[in-house]
Amino acid sequence: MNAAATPRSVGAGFAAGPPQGETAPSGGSAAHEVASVGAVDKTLALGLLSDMLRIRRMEEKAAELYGQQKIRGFLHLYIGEEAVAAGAVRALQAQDNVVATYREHGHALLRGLGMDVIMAEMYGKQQGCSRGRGGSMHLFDRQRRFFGGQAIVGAGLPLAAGLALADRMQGREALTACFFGEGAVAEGAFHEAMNLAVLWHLPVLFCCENNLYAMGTALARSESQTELCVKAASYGMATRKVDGMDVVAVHQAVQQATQQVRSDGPMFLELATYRFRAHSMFDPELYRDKSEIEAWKTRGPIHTFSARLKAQGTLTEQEFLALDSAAQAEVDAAVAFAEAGSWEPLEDLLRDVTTPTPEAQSCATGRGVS
Ligand SMILES: Cc1ncc(C[n+]2csc(CCOP(=O)(O)OP(=O)(O)O)c2C)c(N)n1
Ligand SMILES: [Mg+2]
Repeated sequence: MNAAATPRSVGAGFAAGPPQGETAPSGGSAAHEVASVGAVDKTLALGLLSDMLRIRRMEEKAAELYGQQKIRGFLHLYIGEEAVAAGAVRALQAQDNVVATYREHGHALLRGLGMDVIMAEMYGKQQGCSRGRGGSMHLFDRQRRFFGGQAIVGAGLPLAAGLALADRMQGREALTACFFGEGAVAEGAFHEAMNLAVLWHLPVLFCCENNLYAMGTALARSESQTELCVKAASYGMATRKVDGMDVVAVHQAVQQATQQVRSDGPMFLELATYRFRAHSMFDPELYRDKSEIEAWKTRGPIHTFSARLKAQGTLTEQEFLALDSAAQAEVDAAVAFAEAGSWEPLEDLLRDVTTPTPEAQSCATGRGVS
């Protein structure tokens, strides 16, 4: 039987049960969710749902492949946080820049990098978007203005300020959306970027994905001020806190924020979210209770949104299954692409390690240096 055409029973549809890793809400919370949602048309709703499903299915597969040692090195999953990338990236324009962290598979995918080149990159194959040299943490695509994939906490913020400054100097009409975890607010780079962005009126949308933990450190154990908007506001920046588990809330907030950034300068959004999986594949998760994770799973972004759309009459079970099947088929094709890919040849090992000097180039070509 074709797995791509037949949704798996786990996570197949909200009628059969929530997607893997999510728990159906109980009691009155579902009704509350329905009441709190903003109105979206059907095309947008299905697009947002599809975006989240594509990320979820890709990452579930990546976790499985990691267990098989097909993917090695570091792997940080975004499972549980999909509403942030889905809601936000769809609100951006093609000319905008995107900067993200090592938890960036979803942002890259929705920015338009093919799932096949992402998967090949995770495998370390030379058909990957970074020619297999970056791996999971260093997805990159200049054409789509996706500037990483940053492994260093906080490193994306000054880069975002620099991209926005470059756009200004080159007369490009674009903004830079910078995604980072709440752990970055402890870094000097965060404060320097906040300060310069406001001082120079740079078009940067700072999107802080507050999932409450930086590896095993809870925010309240490392920060005296846990209201992150207060920190950004101290630099004179406009701020807003958003429910990052609600894809519509994120989408509408980012849409409004992009208008503000394009006309009035930088803005800081705190997106309250939660990762359902460990920090990375090496994390025994001793710092949080299982009951906390289960409680957050009742707010899982895919099943709550699906339930809400169904209650509104915007989504049928068949439509959900079709979106899920399409996502699964895309994953299957991406894995086949990565499997068929090739390793970089040994003679390329030193390529890009150092910039060739004119002398070295002349030796290689046999021509003298003028
Ligand atoms: C400058 C720096 N310090 C430490 C690390 C090790 N490290 C990797 S991820 C991480 C936690 C970051 O947490 P957060 O910014 O909240 O992002 P999340 O992983 O929760 O998405 C740390 C400390 C690093 N990569 N860079
Ligand atoms: Mg965090």
